[in-house]
Amino acid sequence: MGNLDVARRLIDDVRAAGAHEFCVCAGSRNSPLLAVLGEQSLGHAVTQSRGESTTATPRDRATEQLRLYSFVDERSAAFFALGRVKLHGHPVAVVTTSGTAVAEMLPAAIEAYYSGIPLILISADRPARFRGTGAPQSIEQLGLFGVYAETSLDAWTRTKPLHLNVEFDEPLLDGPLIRPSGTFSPQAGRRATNDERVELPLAPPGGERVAEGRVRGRPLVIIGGLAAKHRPLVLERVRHAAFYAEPLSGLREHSTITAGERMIARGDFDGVIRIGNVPTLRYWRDLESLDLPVEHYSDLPFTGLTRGALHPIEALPAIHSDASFPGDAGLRARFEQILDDEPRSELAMIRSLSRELAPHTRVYLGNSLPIREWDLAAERKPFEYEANRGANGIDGQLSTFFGWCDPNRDNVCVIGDLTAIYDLGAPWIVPQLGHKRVRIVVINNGGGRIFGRVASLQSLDGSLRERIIENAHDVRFDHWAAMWNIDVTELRPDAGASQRVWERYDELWI
Ligand SMILES: Cc1ncc(C[n+]2csc(CCOP(=O)(O)OP(=O)(O)O)c2C)c(N)n1
Repeated sequence: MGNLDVARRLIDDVRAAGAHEFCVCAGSRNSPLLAVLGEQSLGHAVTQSRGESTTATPRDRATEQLRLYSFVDERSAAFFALGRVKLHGHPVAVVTTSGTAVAEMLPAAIEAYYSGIPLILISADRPARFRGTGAPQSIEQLGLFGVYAETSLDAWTRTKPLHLNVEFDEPLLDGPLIRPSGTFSPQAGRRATNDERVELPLAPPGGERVAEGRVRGRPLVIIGGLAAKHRPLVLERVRHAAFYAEPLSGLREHSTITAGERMIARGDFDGVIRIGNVPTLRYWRDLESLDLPVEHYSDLPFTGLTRGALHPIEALPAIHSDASFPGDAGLRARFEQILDDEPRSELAMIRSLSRELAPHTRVYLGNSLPIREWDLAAERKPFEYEANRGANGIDGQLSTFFGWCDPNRDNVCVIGDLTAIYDLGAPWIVPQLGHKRVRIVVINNGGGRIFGRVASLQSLDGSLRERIIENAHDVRFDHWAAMWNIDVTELRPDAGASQRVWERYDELWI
């Protein structure tokens, strides 16, 4: 079988598995795949083979149009693909050439793994005889993703990424295939219907749950990221309990605890029930060392803590709890007053932004201060939220956001300055989105100011911390916005005002 035949079989099988979008990253080794994707997107053969002239060969793929996005940077492509899956739920494929290009997909694969997202990573490889020789652009691609990706299309669970590595020998566009594949079997592709839709988050594989007793008494309920389909059920089951609903739960405006996560430590409760994905709250990390029983209801197979029984969300019972959080409303009012007094502070600027945005705006929250500060300060409106909280990286945030943008809605990305700097090439894809309902808000506080809030780093010399941990800088984003012709708002909070707000906020809890 020639390279192009193998490429056709692979692409057909991947499309049959429900992927209709391919993020392609150019190279010569993957040119058979790119040529096939090109011909399928145009509906006819684009290569001349064995002296024949090019003939139109329309394909019967009426149910779903093939969509190609083309990228320069594979890391960005993979995060964009992740964002696309978050948008529509279908698997999305990324296609790379051989060498370090493959490794660029690892961060997104890790994020997808911890978020239960069906990313398909297709890498072209040189034939197996080059392995271990150090020949140009030959690296050890098989198994590169380790535990973070499955490697058989036939047995793919769709609860984590899939890596397909396919070898192509020279001549790339019409030669015979020396060795069909390391991990892809052209004969045995799984055939799914074209309109098979994957609901997120995906059910974890069986056997990973722990059956233990239930938390009883006066539990606090913390609600992390939730799929939209679970929200009505969860809201109904927590009606008689005090609960902290994070933005990604989609239930934040119903939260009964409103004064911020510091309120939790003030509360009277004797256990914790966590619903949804692993929470963002700092308190969640503290909980590790607290002597409290914990129980989890999540469709992802992670406890996010070293203890506690894990149950599916459908098993969530109605929770009756008289846990109490005295003084919450009064403390919230005092906090709002502090923000009123300091409109140039970071938290007040975030609150203003949330006031300015229309209800139901899609808001992507960057790690790590933006997502926390938004939770603390933003108005409680029904926004639609997204974030990468699988592995909490600051990488690929803009790319994920662009993938997640809905052409029919307003989409806003709120990120820190270093997070933006990490993904400066991401707007490459914007002209291919076909819409401009994309706005980026960079909270430019001149470095990684989250580290100024980390207690363990307070003992470091201040200027040393600024230089090597916070990476303090004077970078502005106007030329970057002009370079890509994108809508960027740069918020530049006053450092003194922000500091005063934090001091007064801290005093609320003394
Ligand atoms: C890929 C990756 N590298 C490093 C980190 C550690 N980290 C967490 S927050 C942060 C700084 C973020 O700075 P910025 O984007 O400016 O946001 P802010 O200071 O407002 O939190 C870093 C380096 C990470 N989470 N992910």
